[in-house]
Amino acid sequence: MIDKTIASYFIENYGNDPILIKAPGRINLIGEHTDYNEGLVLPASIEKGIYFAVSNNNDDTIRIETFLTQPEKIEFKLNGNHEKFESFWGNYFKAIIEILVAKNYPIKGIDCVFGGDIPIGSGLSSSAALCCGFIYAVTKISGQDILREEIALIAQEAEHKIGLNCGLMDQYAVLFGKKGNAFFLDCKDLSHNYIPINLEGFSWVLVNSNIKHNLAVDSEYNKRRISCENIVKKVQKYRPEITSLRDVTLEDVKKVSNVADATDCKRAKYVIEENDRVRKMIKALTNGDAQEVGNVLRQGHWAMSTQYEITTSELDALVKIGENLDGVLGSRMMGGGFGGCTINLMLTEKLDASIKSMLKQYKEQTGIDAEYYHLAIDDGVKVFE
Ligand code: GAF
Repeated sequence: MIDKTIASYFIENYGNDPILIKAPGRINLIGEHTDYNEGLVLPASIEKGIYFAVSNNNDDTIRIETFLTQPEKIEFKLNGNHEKFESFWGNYFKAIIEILVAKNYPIKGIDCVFGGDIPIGSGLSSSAALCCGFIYAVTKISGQDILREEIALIAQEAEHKIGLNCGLMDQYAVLFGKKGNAFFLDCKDLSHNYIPINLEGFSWVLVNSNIKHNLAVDSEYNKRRISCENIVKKVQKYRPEITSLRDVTLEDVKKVSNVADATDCKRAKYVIEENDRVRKMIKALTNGDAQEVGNVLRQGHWAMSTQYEITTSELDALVKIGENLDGVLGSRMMGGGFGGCTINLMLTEKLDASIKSMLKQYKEQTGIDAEYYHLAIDDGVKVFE
């Protein structure tokens, strides 16, 4: 159930004239697990997303109904003691309301219906879409002027409350994305700019391995962050001015390798090299060099597989299958890891045959039906009519 249907369902069942907000999901071309290290990322907001219809009610109650995965409803009092919800999204919304109230935003009771077409747990950041869209909607109907930068921080705080110590890439991509462009973000000073990603004769395709992840429950994500922080602490012993892996060099990692954990060193090396891959990707896109774009995608994937160890055998299989298809220039897993989608650059004239063959071989090798989506890059969170 999306856009118009959400709106008419809301009007039929809740009466008031709602505001209508779309929050997109995101892809990431390159720059994985670099954001919480003050590194570089190159995501983009996409057409698939979450649609919200929201209006105020008069009884200090938050009432939310969804059709996102299955029909579900929750209700809680604005200032009450809230239990944990069964639905994953209920806990995000509860965390957001608690943060907004603690920050003294004048939040009133609201009715909200949402739905969408974004696959959940697939590396397309459905949770950032949920959080950023909800915060935008709730503050807007409360008459608050809130900067998108502030929405990003509140959404990140909600993720941390739920248990994922994420960076800010997803929230910034969902809030600041621009149709047709990738979004380059330097997570050190949060400066950003847009990079067109149209390569003549080539097409971007997302392939969903259909291995679902839940990063907030799976502590492996947070363990990666701790590894990075461990190396920073070691380097700070002789370079006290540094604050993150962003300022650590490969020489530093070598220097501390006799006093640091070997796995932590391997992971730090991955992050430092991933920042370089972002720079290489921007150069390749700017030069219209599709071959090099494909190479960087592949290098990024195998680094995530062997150095950072966040892929799965199924995702590795998808990338390997692509390596043996002459219509595929390169592909990589996207997002926090342990499941989800790959992003693929394919020759447009061989597109249908490449996708068909990829899905067939994947089914033969894993027994799993993968899905694919043509990539369409859309604007960040916005009001829809
Ligand atoms: C998840 C996190 F939420 C992001 O902050 C980022 O670290 C990403 O994984 C990996 O690049 O989506």
